Amino acid sequence: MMIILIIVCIIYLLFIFHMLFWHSELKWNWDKIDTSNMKFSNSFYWGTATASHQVEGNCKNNNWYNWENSKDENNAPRIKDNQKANLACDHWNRYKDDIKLITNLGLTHYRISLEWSKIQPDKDEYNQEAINHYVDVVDSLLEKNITPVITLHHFTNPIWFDQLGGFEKEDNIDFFVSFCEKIFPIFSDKVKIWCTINEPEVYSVMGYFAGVFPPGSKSPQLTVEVLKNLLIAHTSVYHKLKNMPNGLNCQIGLVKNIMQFDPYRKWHLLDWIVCIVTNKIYNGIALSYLKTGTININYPFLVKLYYSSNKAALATDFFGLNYYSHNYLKFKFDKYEFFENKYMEDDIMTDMPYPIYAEGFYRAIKEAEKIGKPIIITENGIADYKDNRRSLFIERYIYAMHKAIQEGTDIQGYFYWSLMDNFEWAEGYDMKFGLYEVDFKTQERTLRKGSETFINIINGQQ
Ligand code: GCO
Repeated sequence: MMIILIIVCIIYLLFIFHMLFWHSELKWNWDKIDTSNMKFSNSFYWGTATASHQVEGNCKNNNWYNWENSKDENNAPRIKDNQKANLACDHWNRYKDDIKLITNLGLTHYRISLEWSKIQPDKDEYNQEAINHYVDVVDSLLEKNITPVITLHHFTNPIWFDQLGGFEKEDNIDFFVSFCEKIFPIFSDKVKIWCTINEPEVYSVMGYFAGVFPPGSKSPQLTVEVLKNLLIAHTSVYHKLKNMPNGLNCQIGLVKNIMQFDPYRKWHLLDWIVCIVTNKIYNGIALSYLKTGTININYPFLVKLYYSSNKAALATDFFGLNYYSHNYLKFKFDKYEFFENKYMEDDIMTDMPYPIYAEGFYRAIKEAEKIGKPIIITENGIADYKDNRRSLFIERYIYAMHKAIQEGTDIQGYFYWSLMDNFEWAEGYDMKFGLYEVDFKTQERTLRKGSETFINIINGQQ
């Protein structure tokens, strides 16, 4: 008996040592780090990003509009304090002034998303006015020497598409592909960087596992099915657009959010297990799909899915990396929520439920690098209402990116999320990610003090 106990203890210790080594949670001593004098090549580009539903206003024909105007099973609002996107930043009407704000910062690129529901309000109808609007946005950017970057899908679906089952059904992917085929030729002589789908893992995990994005499901199996369908959609769009005129001159890529899940108690087997499972679903599925074209996941009683395609491996011109932070997970005995998010005492928190963790940005870049494609940082930023951590965040995260570049990682550009405060999905307007603060009563935009660090770094003046 004693022998068995000793063997079990040894195996346990070996496992923990192995995990600590294999899955090291990086921490740097910032007191000893000099973040001044970071130099970037002249071809490196600096931009900022927004997404249609979050800034444009009057998106009344998509799944998020329905979601914001519905209640959950307890008759509680879906969005914090029953907020709704409504007019948002009125970017639809104010884009010319907003472009001036981008110019004032000295940025060279702007990433926008097209609101599918405005362009294709019905299955058989395209709205020319909406198309003209985006043509004008693109032309206005080019006039100011700002390179436009288009995202084709950033979380929102037209209501008609949702009613057909959205991305829950593999058959529906074709609707999205047709939309992309219609749009691409209109812009492809002017727009050279295209993001197919923004954060398929966030869309599926938040909408089908956590239930806080539409449609509010809580099904692990459906989560991975939807994720698979979004990845297939990316591959189909990628190949279709590459084969169209201008396709080969454009960079077309998937945007993936990487968030690490680290064990709250390093000695606790169950904390490790929930981290391994969560990492695999949130990060591993998309990474393995991009690298090998295969998804193979089987966690009994939770999820099971096998998919493989010989067209999917490396079918992306760049890896669009969105990075914010990591989470500590603590195992919990609960069938539906088998872990809780925790924070460490010395963590500097952002206003979102995660800390400032620049080392994680470096880890994510190294992970993304394994795909073997150039990386574009398509999003990185902080929600900081008091604006007393933004400068530190920018300095540390850009340092982490700079370090990776120095070590040889091919990173082409960086987009700060976001140009201005906007509708932060389930969190409503409380999360202040903007370089510019927005007064939502007057629509006045004011540059935040903390944003100056970004501008100084870009101008090599830090
Ligand atoms: C996402 C999106 C953005 C968010 C941003 C801040 O990651 O959810 O791409 O729409 O607003 O990431 O959370």
